[in-house]
Amino acid sequence: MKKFNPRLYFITDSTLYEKDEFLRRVKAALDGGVTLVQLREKERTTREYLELARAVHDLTLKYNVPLIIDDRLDIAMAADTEGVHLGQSDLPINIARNIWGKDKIIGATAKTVEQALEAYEQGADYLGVGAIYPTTTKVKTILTSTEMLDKICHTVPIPVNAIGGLNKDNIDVLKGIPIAGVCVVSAIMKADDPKSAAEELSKAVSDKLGIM
Ligand code: TZP
Ligand code: MG
Repeated sequence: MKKFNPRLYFITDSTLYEKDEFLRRVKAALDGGVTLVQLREKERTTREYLELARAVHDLTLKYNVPLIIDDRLDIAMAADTEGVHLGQSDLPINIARNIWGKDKIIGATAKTVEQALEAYEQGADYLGVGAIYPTTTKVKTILTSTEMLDKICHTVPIPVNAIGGLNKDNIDVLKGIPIAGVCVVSAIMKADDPKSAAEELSKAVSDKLGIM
C-alpha cells in the first residue's frame, strides 16, 4: 500500500505520558481525522520502540491510516509499518529505498532546495520542511523560512509538508504556498482534548489553506 494523504500529519511524542494515556491520545487523534501518523521516539531502546510501534500500528490499521516510523528503517520493517521518515543524518533515502522496495512510503526532511532535490532524486515520496515556527518539541532543528518552503514546493514534484510550531491559529502564514499538508506534534499531542484539536486543525487546513 503506497497511497497516503499528508494533509493532517500527526507526529507523536510519548515522553509526556504513560503508555495507556499515550495510546488513548493517538486513538483520539485518529478519531479527530488525522490522515497520517508518525511514531517519533528518541529515547527508547530498540525493543521498546518496536513494542510501541506494534501497539500504535494495531490502532492505525483500524483507521486505515498509514503509520510512518521516524529515523529507523529496522523498526519500520520489523513492525511492517507503511513507511519510514528519514532525516539528514539517518540512512540515505536511496539506500532505504533499495532495502525496503518501491511500495513503502519513504519521507525525508529537507531544509534547502539542494536537500529537497537530492531526496526526491533518491526516491523520497514526500518531504517535511521546517521548522516554520520555533517549537517546544525536543528537536535538533533550525528555522526555515516560508520563502524556502515555497521554493522547495516549486522545485520538487512530490508532496511537501510544513512542520514546526504549527497550530490552527497560525497556519495562515502558509496560505498560497502549495504544500500538501501540515505536520504537528504539540497542537494535538499536548491538547486537553486531542480529538477536538485534530478536528479543529483539519477544519483550519481546509478553510485557511484550501487543502481538502
Ligand atoms: N522537525 C522540525 S520541527 C519538529 C520536527 C520534528 C517538531 C514539531 O513539533 P511541534 O510541536 O508541532 O512544533
Ligand atoms: Mg527523524
